[in-house]
Amino acid sequence: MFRFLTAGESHGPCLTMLIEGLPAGLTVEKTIIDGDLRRRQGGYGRGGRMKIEKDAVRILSGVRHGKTLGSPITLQIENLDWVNWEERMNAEPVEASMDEVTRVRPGHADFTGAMKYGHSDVRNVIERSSSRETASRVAVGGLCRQLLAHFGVTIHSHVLSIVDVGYDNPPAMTREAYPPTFWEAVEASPMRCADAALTEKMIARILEAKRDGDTCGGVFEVVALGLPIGLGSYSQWDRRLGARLGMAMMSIPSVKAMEIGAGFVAAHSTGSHVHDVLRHEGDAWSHLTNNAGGVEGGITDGEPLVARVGVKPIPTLAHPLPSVDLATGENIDQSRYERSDVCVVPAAGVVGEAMMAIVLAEAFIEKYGGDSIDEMMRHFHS
Ligand code: EPS
Repeated sequence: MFRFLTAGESHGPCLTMLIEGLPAGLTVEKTIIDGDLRRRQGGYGRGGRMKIEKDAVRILSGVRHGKTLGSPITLQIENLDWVNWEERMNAEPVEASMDEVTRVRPGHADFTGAMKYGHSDVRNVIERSSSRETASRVAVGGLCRQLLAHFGVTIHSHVLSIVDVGYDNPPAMTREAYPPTFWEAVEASPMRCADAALTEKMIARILEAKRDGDTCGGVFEVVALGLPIGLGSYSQWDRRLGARLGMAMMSIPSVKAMEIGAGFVAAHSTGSHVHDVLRHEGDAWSHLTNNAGGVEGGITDGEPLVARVGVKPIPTLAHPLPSVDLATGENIDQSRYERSDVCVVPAAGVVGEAMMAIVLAEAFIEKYGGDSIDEMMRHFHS
């Protein structure tokens, strides 16, 4: 069984991850994890914090001489901003009096978190609900990605739209729709968008929002290539791969929607326009289209696994919306503003890759099992 937990506050000393269930003997390269962490920090529209942090992982247990031991793995990412928050975020009581955060931001966990946990200082909510936590997911995903690579599986993401600016015709989701050059163009784009002209338009849209003191939502797509047929199952609701992917993607802060394959377009169509015709050549199976997005009956069908994920505009606005001051209970004209990002969609896509890697690694471990990578390989090849 594969499982993991993350811990850590945004301005605390570090983020910590505890991972269990990866097979022994898996080669782990820290540089691959650090590369993903760097990709998450990028994307046009990030704020001042990303200039402070230089995320890199420290492996504290479960790996020896570059290979997993089969024992629990502990990872740590240092928060370089901690030095500026040592007093405000100290685990020990401090002498100085602290200004309490009480003006909640509409759309943020500020209000619900304060109500739920009974905090008068919303800082106690912000610190853990912050998207800083997603760095942890990317690190865990970086381990899972290395497991999947053994079986020829690769995972990518790209941005389909920002606010009202996006593809008229997004990629067709078939195996041919995503050649290596497509992903090279994505990695070279500050918007993580393969279309250079669209990249420019997206940046212009973000700049416009920034000028207005506003923020931008958008849609990213995550794609896994090289999957075998048979991961997941229809036999119980919580074993369906699509359901597991749904939970994983919806757990990313600010994500409000996810569709697999043609999703809502399929819901507005008739069957003859949607279903993917199966073909058999030699010993290979394929489909003429991939509207199912790689999952039929909760099981992978051998086509690219495609999830499209909707991210809301982040709630910290430079021109804040009206709100309530929790200290006084008064309606106020403006909630609070603090340093923030204008658009996180490209970065959220990298987190989406990590979540897909986690779901798929878990499904691989379930299906092919084994205590060591060699044992897992034998099961896979048989
Ligand atoms: C975030 C607020 C900002 C973002 C942060 C998420 O941080 P800060 O409060 O330090 O300016 O930069 O994102 C990250 C730290 C990150 O690593 O992605 C929030 O309130 O959610």
